[in-house]
Amino acid sequence: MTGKISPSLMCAPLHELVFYLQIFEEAGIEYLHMDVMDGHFVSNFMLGTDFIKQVRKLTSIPLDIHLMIDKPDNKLDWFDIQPGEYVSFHIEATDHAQRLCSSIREKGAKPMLALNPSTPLCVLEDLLPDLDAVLIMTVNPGFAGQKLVPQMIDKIARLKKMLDSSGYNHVEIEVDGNTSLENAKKMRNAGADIFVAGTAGLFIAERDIRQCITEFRCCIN
Ligand code: S6P
Ligand code: MG
Repeated sequence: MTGKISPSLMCAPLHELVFYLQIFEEAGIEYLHMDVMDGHFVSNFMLGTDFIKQVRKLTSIPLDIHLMIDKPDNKLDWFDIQPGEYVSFHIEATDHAQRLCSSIREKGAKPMLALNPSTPLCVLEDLLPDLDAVLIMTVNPGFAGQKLVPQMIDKIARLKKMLDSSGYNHVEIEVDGNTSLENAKKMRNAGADIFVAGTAGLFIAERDIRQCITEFRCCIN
């Protein structure tokens, strides 16, 4: 299986969004990463429900919605989740992770559990049948432009091993944070499948976005 790219739209220049979406379609970009932040679960505010609905009207690329919000259970319906989309949430934000996964699947979408750098892999054990992917946060959530937490490379490798040895190798591994070309290559070698691409690897000032996509793909395949 080849690596997939999920550009983080909070890092895209707003005035070029429509143009970028066209390029993403032409380049076969697999997902669009939408960071939702509520100022509680993380201290920042980011992309809201209306923005997400507008993006859906502009592209047929499936969304990869990353909920960094408290009590996502109560707010899932606000997002008009569509079949085929990924929806990730943080284990610390809900008391009922299994039920939330079921609600996401009832919408035809794919549940993904997000793990902060300090959240251990063992929280996954009893949730694996309910998940389509695991999101390894390779920085602490909340902001773009941070540095990789270095021990996350080993965490990806340990997760890959855990999935392979427990019969869940169909569960994908997504990585989010500081996916520079150099880091993305290490993450790929450790077992990552989907790469959230932000300021470190894709949205680089003065660089042509098409060229950045080509170089990023090269690193993860
Ligand atoms: C961070 C958020 C991410 C960022 C992405 C930015 O809380 O979940 O999706 O948008 O990590 O990428 P970079 O390359 O600036 O770290
Ligand atoms: Mg994210």
